[in-house]
Amino acid sequence: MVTALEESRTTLAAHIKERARSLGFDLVGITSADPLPDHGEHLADWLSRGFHGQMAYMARKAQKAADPRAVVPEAQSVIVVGMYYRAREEEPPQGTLRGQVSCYAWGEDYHLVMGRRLEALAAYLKEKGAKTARWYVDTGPLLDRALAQRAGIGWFGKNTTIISRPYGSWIFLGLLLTDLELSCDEPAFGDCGLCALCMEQCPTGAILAPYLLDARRCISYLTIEHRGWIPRDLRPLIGNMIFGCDICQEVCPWNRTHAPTLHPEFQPRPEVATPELLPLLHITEEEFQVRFRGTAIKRTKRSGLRRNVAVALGNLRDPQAVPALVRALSDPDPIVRGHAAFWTNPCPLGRRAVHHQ
Ligand code: B12
Ligand code: SF4
Ligand code: SF4
Repeated sequence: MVTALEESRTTLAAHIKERARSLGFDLVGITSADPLPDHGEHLADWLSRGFHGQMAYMARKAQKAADPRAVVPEAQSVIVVGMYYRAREEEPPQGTLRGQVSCYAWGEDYHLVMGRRLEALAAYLKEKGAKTARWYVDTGPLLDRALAQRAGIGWFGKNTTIISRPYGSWIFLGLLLTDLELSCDEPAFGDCGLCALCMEQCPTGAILAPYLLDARRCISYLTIEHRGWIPRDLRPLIGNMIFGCDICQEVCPWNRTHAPTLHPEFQPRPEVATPELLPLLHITEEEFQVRFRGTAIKRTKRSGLRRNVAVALGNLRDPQAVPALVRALSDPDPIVRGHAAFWTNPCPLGRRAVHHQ
């Protein structure tokens, strides 16, 4: 028998989901604020092996990561939202040296897009009697993917992303913690079967085993989160990727059949998906700020982006890049200088070309 209390929790949950969808979220699920002990253990092990690299905030947040009530003590429910972001690919013009930017960063920064919508959803919860409605898009300490799995959004793929049935893994996640008691969804189940394409195709071997990622080897980490020198042995494996990496998602069979996203915010801005590299190598701070305003790319800062561009230009092994790389050898930024110089070592074409300048 369904009690009146259960019915009100179910009705409230349905209203919240309806509002979330009308605000533009493609996926919404609800789970309890109970801890996630297995995930907490895995995170502790992951950190103890140093897989987080320079992401010190991961270690700082570890105590709270698997327990929503350690973050918001009065929380009863966690609303997990998802937005589908995979846009149509632009055909890059031929004949110029171009880099690749992960499709998650082609449009407006998802933190801003999701944040605006979560703010509106939080206001709705308050109207419905919530005293607490606190939202996070990466900003909090919690394990978003583990909560998303428990809220029915999708399951863990071997590449560690959450895979949803309607949109594959091309979804951003956000959390809203509330003191409202809501009826919960069933966890999502699905699996990779015998597939291991993501592990086989990862250029740096960052997926050490199913569900186990060494972030220090991941191109996404190296080009976005890692500051300073990129380990020498990994530089040639980065190819022309200058911000993030999509390979372990591109190859995933769950990601093959989706029509491009219609969200206007995630449509590619001009010259972002496959930008011309030579002008980027010597981009000024002012140009950087204007060109990448409101995009996720600002996270690398100008120095990080130019470092990545130097690596990509070296990896392309194209004589067109030589004058710009030679100029970068006397760049005031030692990181840019060093990564441009690296190119002259392992590449026979590069050594010859530099010699002839
Ligand atoms: C740190 C971080 C990174 C790091 C580390 C990635 C990682 N796999 O942990 C780096 C910089 C490398 C990174 C890269 C990317 N990231 Co990131 N990242 C985060 C962040 C901030 C924390 C992730 C975290 O807690 N890692 C800790 C480790 C321990 O997690 P884990 O390795 O996955 O382990 C878990 C599972 O594998 C599971 N597990 C362990 N063993 C087993 C066994 C089985 C059988 C199962 C089922 C599960 C399981 O338990 C663990 C704990 O939950 C989250 C946002 C957030 N707050 O959650 C975004 C987040 C995970 N990133 C996201 C995105 C989009 C990306 C990129 C795709 C961006 C890009 N294109 O460049 C890549 C994907 C690379 C990859 N294959 O993971 C999205 C993922 C969305 C999705 N569909 O899953 C998130 C959720 C951000 C968001 N708000 O949407 N990211
Ligand atoms: S994002 Fe790229 S480098 Fe990182 S695990 Fe996936 S394929 Fe490997
Ligand atoms: S590529 Fe294959 S193994 Fe990797 S996440 Fe997708 S289905 Fe799973």
